[in-house]
Amino acid sequence: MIWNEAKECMSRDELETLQSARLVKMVNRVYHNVEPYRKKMQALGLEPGDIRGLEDLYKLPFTTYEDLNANYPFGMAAVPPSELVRVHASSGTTGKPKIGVYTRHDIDIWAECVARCLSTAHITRDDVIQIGYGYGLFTGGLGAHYGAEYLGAMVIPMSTGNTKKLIDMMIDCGVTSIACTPSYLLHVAEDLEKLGLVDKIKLKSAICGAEPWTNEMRDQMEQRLHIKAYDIYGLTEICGPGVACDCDFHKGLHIWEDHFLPEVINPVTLEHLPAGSEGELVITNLTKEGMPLIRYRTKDLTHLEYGKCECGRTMARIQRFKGRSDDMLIIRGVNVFPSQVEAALLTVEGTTPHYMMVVDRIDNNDTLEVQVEVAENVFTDEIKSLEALSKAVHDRLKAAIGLNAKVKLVEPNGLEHFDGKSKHVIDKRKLYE
Ligand code: DLL
Repeated sequence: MIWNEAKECMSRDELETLQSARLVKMVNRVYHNVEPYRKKMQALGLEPGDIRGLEDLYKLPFTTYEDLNANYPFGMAAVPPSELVRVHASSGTTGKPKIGVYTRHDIDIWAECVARCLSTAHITRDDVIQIGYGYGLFTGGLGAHYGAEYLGAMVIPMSTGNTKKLIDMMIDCGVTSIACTPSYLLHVAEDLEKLGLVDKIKLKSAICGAEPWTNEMRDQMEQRLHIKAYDIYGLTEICGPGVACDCDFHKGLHIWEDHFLPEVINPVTLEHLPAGSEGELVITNLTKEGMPLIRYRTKDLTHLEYGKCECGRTMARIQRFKGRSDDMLIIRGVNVFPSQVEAALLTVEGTTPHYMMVVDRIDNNDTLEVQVEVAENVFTDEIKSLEALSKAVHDRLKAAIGLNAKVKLVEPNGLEHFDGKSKHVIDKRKLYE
């Protein structure tokens, strides 16, 4: 089903004309309202008049997390605070969180983009949808919620953390669709099977995202739950979920190009790459008012395919992600940087900077073990004091990254020490195909 045919199926000529006009307007707006952009453009000798359309996009400077961090929280907002109605956030490296801010109009556009995604998954006002993404600072819960309500579906705002209740309500309320992370859906499938309740559910579709997943995971959920599963992509800084999603033909995720202008660059040389080349996805907000980003480096590695899809949509398709150009991990849907773990460990007396994060997926649940060497003077056979240290590390990690990690204290020199670039992550999951 196509939510907004006039936009989603525009001819490329028509779309590029719209993108050009929006880009010119956007560059003007940020130049005059956002000091960091003005300074960056001035440093390159650029004035708004130099950007006359899409063909001039590549003259513009990139925006990175470091820019957001340096101007945290609202230094890159393009409107006065009184016009902002919402803030969302997700983890940055050791710096400040990555935030997204929204005007009322931004919230409406976001709902429209999510509604397009849900429609692509054939969700209508007759559906009952459970939102199993976290509500709060994370964009998943409220983003999916507003989109589903806008579309007219009946929304059950489950959030995360209570699978039993989710299953009870799924059956009691005749839930027909669910939006949650793919690993969580597989976990729900397992519980449903254990309880012998798969036949009792009315689920038809799932809209999964916020973390990478594979075709094999899709096959599993489709077969075990007798549903159709769709992929949804987005990031806090650009708007949240709803930047792109895949359709029945699963030939990539349609990115709503009338709002988000995509390109792919070489993450090392930063040169713009021709369509179809593998590299880092860069997105320019074309309509965001609150904190529009110009040429934002997502760090997600992929390639784009253009050309009309069999579903009728003309918008470019983001192909399966190949990884990230930075070291961000997504564990149970939570973005985690090793540098955050390192910074947390440094604050616990008795530990050393030698640590290893071991990430795995057991029964469709991500697990994180943090192995850390304890200092020579602390290493003791006294179980009580080691237990206390282990708890201190656990609690500090929980506060820093929001996850319960299994902590393994290791004797001095028990972990490998590196001469060159040290390695701090062993990821045993097979996330990218
Ligand atoms: O994960 C927004 C979202 C919520 C998307 C719910 C989809 C569903 P952040 O927490 O800022 O935002 O994390 C953004 O997550 O740069 C990707 O690396 C990764 N990611 C998001 N969706 C997908 C996906 C939300 N479908 C970061 N496939 C992004 C692969 C994804 N990776």
